[in-house]
Amino acid sequence: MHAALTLTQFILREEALHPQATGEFSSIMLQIALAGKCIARDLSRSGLLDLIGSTGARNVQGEEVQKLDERANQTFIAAFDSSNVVRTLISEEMEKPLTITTAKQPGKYALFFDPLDGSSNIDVNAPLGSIFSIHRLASSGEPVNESDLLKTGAEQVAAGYLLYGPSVSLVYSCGSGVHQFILDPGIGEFLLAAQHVRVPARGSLYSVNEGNYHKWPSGTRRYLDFLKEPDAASGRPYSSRYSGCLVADVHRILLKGGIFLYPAETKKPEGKLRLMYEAAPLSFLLEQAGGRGSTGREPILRIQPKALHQRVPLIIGSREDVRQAEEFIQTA
Ligand code: P6P
Repeated sequence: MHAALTLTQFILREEALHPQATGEFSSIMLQIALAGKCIARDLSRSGLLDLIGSTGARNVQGEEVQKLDERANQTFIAAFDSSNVVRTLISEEMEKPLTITTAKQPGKYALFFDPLDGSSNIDVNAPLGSIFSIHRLASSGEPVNESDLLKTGAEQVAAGYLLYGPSVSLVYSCGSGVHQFILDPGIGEFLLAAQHVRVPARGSLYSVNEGNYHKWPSGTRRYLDFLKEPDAASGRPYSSRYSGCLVADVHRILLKGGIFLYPAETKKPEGKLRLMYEAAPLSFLLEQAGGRGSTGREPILRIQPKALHQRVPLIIGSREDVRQAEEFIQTA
């Protein structure tokens, strides 16, 4: 059992390595951790409180908003309200960015987040997550217009996720490797579990909703058929793991290797997942861990966004597995 290093101690130690650091990034990470603890508490009691089920409203994506989706969104907002480091919040649950106007001076950062990923798992006690992405704003003070927010994934200052499973994990990177923390609910602290996490160059797991097989272009179908052909020399057939929660499925791939796909469909070439607060932060993490995040045709981190809630196909995981998937997809 290694000495317990709290998230706070770890972040302050990392901050000390950067003399020019002002502590603003550290405070953002600690507020995200606070939001994660509050959401974990709500999820652990959701069946007992009137938090199960939908609000009856639909979000910007046209998806039914679960009560816990909205509560998680409000939890993130409350964690940053009157913040003088984050100026703008962009959420899957809000059509427009929310500018923090209660701070003494405007913050320098924008926080993109999916407050509760995998909502369909709420009612069946299966894993859920929160995903976040932090960008530095070009200018402070002026009202932030949308074009200031449309930055590539490569420009992220930091990214990460919270995974609400049998334990609560916080995984993040600020460009110097990927670090994992686990919440000790007895003391309410995230403790360091692993630093500089590396994803295996190739795995033996694949994660995809096979119910969509008939919707995929031929190259994607041929890739999935290839993964299922027996061939001991290449570790095939791969094993299938799919939870319906992007964070849970990508976390497994980060630790064990393999590939997650939510690919382009013939009638939906843009796929389902969102670029700014799902594909880009997760691709930032996987690339930091030696893996790769792609649409199947180009690196996620190089995409120049055109809209805040833009969707992209996502093929992410072990570098060799993603490259092989790209070869099949591009020779369709
Ligand atoms: P499907 C959850 O709604 C989500 O956004 C991701 O967490 C998950 O990977 C995906 O959608 C599941 O989508 O179409 O397989 O139910």
